[in-house]
Amino acid sequence: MAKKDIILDLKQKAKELRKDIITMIYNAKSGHPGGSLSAIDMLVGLYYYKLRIEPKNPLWENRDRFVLSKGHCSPAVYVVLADKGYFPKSELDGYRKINSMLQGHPELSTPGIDFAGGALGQGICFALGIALACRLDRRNCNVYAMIGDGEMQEGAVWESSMAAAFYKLDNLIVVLDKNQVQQTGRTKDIMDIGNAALKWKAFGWNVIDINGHDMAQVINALDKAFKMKNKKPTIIISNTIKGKGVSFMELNYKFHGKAPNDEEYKKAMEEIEKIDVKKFK
Ligand SMILES: Cc1ncc(C[n+]2csc(CCOP(=O)(O)OP(=O)(O)O)c2C)c(N)n1
Repeated sequence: MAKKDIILDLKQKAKELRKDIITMIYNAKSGHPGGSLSAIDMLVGLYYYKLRIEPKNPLWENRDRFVLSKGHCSPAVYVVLADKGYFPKSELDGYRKINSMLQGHPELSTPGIDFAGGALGQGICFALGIALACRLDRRNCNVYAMIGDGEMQEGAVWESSMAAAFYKLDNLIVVLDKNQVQQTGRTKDIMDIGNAALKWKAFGWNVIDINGHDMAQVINALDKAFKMKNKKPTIIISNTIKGKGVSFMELNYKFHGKAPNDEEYKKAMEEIEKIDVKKFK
């Protein structure tokens, strides 16, 4: 398949999954649409293009690992896992319901989930641990973790960043979903993270800076990160827009953790339906 066709398919997939994200949050009447919509293009790049996984054998020892450090954005991972066949799509209807498989924050009992995220700053530490363990066990697998820009304010992120560089973990690839908005407003107003690229570079990481909604850039970055075995961990700074694809959610902190009401749901679905994937970025 030509690369441009692969990219078009991935864009189409991300469009479909945006609808699933909105629908499951609407049905649950709670959840985090903003950071799920900003992350979905990268997750599609990861799960449909890059990760070495076997959905029928979720605990395959040599699988690549994915850690969602910003665990509140679980809808974006759940829609992908359901579509990949880790569990039936009907499970999405149970999202955030008591005793259902899909809780608000990921649980290890869910097939395909490698980290029970929720407390920000912890996932990247866990990913660092798996990357070290994989190396000790001589496993040829990569560990990917996604963190948020608000999450980057957590001290533990910097401890693990320093440790990953010190231990020369070139099997660790972190994606920073830099969607510009955290829980209660713009990240730059709450506690500016400054020049993220320079900071990670100064901590000894390879840095790849991209538009995280441009699927061509997403898969090129994943290829580049995969090949960059230079005894340094790699971070992909994925510049995104919180709520991307739904105009009234874009960069709107009010949709950090709020479900759409009936009218908003209808409008959101119409807007996503109208996305022209060829132009989307
Ligand atoms: C340690 C910790 N403190 C606070 C929270 C509550 N919380 C959940 S999401 C969030 C904002 C995260 O912002 P960001 O990392 O930018 O995520 P995104 O914009 O992608 O949703 C906060 C403060 C938490 N989950 N963990």
